Amino acid sequence: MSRLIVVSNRVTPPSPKGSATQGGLAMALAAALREYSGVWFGWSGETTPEFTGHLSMKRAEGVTVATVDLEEVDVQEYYNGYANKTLWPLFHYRIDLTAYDRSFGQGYDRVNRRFAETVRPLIEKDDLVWIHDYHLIPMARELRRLGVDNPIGFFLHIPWPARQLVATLPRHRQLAEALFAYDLIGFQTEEWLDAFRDYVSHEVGGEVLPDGRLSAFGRTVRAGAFPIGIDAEDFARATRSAAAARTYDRIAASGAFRAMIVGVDRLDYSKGLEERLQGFERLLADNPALRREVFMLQIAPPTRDQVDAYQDIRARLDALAGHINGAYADMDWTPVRYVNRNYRRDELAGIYRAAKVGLVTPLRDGMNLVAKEFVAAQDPADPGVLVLSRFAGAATQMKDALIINPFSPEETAEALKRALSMDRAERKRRWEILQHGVATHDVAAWRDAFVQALEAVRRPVPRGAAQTA
Ligand code: GDG
Repeated sequence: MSRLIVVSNRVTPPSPKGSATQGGLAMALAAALREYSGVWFGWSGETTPEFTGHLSMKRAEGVTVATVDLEEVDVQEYYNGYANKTLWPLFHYRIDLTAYDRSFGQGYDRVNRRFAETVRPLIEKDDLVWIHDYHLIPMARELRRLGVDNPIGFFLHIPWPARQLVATLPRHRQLAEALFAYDLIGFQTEEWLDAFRDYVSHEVGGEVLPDGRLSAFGRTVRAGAFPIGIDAEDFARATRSAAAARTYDRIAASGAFRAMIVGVDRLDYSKGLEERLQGFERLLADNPALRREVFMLQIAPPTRDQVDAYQDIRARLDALAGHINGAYADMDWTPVRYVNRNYRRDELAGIYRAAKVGLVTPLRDGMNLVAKEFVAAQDPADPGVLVLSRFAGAATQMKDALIINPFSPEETAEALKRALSMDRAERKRRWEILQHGVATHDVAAWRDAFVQALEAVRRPVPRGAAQTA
């Protein structure tokens, strides 16, 4: 079996099962590497006065991780800048929040070059290289410049937006051209893949070949949809843990038989948190009988707090949660519990299980793993109901959730009301189908599908077909 070199912006050394507070992506990448052996490379999260390219190697939970420190200016221009002030908002349809600054683009290219130079000595002849996410689109181009001709794959965890949005990005052609240095590009859903095909055909004069490969800039590349999943087995184990049971009991005791609606998200404007709270407020406003019977727990650990847009959304949510509680709370009932902290993964499992409704309302999301975790954590005999935004990649797979338009507080309130009163038979019927999907299309299936497609690149291209990049 080939060794895998995985590259992502941040590398978080895996921690013992359950205790982890890192997100789904980190868990997924650690799982991929345990199976295939190899190295996981990326930024340590630390800064250094001057970039040295010094590799720090460590082995944790069966995975070898290699990290490098970045200069402060790199972090500002590449991470806070091009990645999180330019690409993230634009790819989530927030053109109003998208900042175009030349220094960001330069920092982005510089860090990708530095990453490539640093990881280059670790790459052996038969390795597969798998690069992750929007921070690192130019990595393959830089590795090719350094003579790496191994199969290199790229997976985009966030949406590929409509071409009219991509076209607003100065130098978008260069970004697209960099993607053609890969052998395989993976998207979360057919929708994002279609948007990429559309962009290639209409904006850069490329074409979709009869075998599905894309051709542009004098190269061809394979592209496919590889919907990411969760480690469903591990999550089920976390749900059965003592920490999960304790958390469940704490919520039950504090909720005094009230129905809990739960939301869990990084505090990000793409997650539709304001719209969600407005939907919950509409539920309370329209249904006086439901007040006191229900409460909402929103867990929202802050992220990217050096970026202004994240400080703004945080302030708005503080105000909105305060407003709803001020307007509706009673001396012994608080409608919104809004919590800006991180919980351990096994505690999170207990929180999901204690909820009657999982409310997942992103305005745009590559996939959304929280929706899948909520399903995996339910009691099969008495499961809760998932209410899911149609704009999450997950909605294309999870059709038995109650699918809503998160921009409509009325629709959110209606779905919440329906979920809260749904009889057990319907809840079970919906949940069984959802759970089957979550367990089947899990993170191992995602990893294997991508790695096999990348392996296939090694096979000789049939005579007469265009050469793969
Ligand atoms: C990107 C894409 C795509 C959250 N709070 C806590 C906590 N989390 C964990 C969740 C979940 C993960 O973070 C969030 O994953 P999502 O998929 O919901 O969203 P992004 O972070 O935006 O991820 C997304 C994903 O990449 C994978 O491809 O699905 O579309 O945007 O796992 O559980 N985990 C713990 N404590 C918390 O308080 N332990």
